[in-house]
Amino acid sequence: MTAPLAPNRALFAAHALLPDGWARDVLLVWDETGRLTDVRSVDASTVALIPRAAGPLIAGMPNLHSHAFQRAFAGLSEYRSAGSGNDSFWTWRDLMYRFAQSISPEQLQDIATHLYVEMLQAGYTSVCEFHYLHHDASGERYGEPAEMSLRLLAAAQRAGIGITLLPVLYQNAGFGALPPRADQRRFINGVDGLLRIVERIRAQGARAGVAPHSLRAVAQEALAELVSGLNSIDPTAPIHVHIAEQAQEVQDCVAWSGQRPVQWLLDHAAVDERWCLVHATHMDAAETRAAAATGATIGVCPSTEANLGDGVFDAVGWAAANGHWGIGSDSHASVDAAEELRLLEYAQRLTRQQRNVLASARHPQIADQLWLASASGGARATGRPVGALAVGAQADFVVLDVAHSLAGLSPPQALANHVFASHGRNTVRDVWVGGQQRVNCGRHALEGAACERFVAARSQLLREV
Ligand code: NGQ
Ligand code: ZN
Repeated sequence: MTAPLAPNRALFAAHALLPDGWARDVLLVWDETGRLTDVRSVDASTVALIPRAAGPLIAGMPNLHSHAFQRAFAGLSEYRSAGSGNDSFWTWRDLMYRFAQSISPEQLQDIATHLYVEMLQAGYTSVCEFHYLHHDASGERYGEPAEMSLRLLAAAQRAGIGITLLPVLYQNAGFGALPPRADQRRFINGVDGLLRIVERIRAQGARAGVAPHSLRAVAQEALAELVSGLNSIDPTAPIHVHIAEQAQEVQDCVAWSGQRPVQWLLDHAAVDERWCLVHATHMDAAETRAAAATGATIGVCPSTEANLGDGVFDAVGWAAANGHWGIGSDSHASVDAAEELRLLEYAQRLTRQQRNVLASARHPQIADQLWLASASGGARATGRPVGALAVGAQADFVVLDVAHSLAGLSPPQALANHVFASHGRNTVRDVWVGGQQRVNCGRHALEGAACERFVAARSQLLREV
């Protein structure tokens, strides 16, 4: 005899995308902590009192790479620099740093709260914050050294999105331990200082990991010290690093060490399934094979990589090596899980002059394949039990809106339309995180107020730069 179902901890879906594919008449049940305890097919007539999903149900998407503050700078560097014509990732970074200089803790919280509301409305239910804006504008520690981290946690909690906070270790301006630039002083910490921030985040009950920023910014000894310090706090905590994003970075790494960045990292750190290699745009075939064999996840950020002119990640080669991957919205030029997946596939189509490139024999419907793969890879990067409609995972769901433009379509057609033929957000109806509904008919309770505060914070910042 099973216990009676609590209607506020169960949902019935006529169609649900389980890890093996679409299933009919699925009952999902979760416990008081928001974890799924049962996912099974039922006779629909036996669950008449259970709330019903209003459309096809899919797992909420983890967003594995975010610099929240950059949302307020998105779209503000889309012009040719005077007299140059040579705009690049590096000139963008100078402008972005200028914008980052004066962001206050309150402004960060307001920007992040709005961003996380936008993420939820776009189908993201978790976020990994790769957070490096630690200190005040002059580089002084705040009275509370984790001040800025705590603001991000408060924003995530207010919006209702799951978060993994990855305080960033940043020490150098370039390979060979070049001293940091003046406009990087807000980022700088010793390993001990950074691990204290990790402890403060954990004391709030939040999931924490670390992010050595890049091989440019963290030297070999500091990287080793950071990983061993983290292991003594939590040997399961995720470790994220930016790597091989720009061709220039690869050349500089080779000039410095004789090795390409991914090759260097695999030779000098015990990379395993806890690691998320963000971008990894420029890998050769040997690096691809070796990186996939470690179990690490690649964090692909297609809209940002396009915006910054990084290059095209070889997703086909990575999939052939059985590599795990997920998506991140990074600089937030776009905040839309469906658009990231579309751009990822389109870049492969454009370079290969083929169609349906990332579909698999198991999931010939390309949107099914993309959604399932990036939800499970993204989940690995979060270090949290999310990313699947499966027992043990958090009850994080997205319901597609089949009442409007998706009407009349089968569930796989609806998901394909969502990813390839819609404006993303228009086709997300309801969103749950940990069994709590955060978006209802496309609306989030906080959307108006959060947007106002975001706009005010951005206006203030624009007056200062
Ligand atoms: C960041 N963003 O840390 O925000 C970086 C730029 C850098 C991306 N790489 C700075 N997309 O890599 O040095
Ligand atoms: Zn980044």
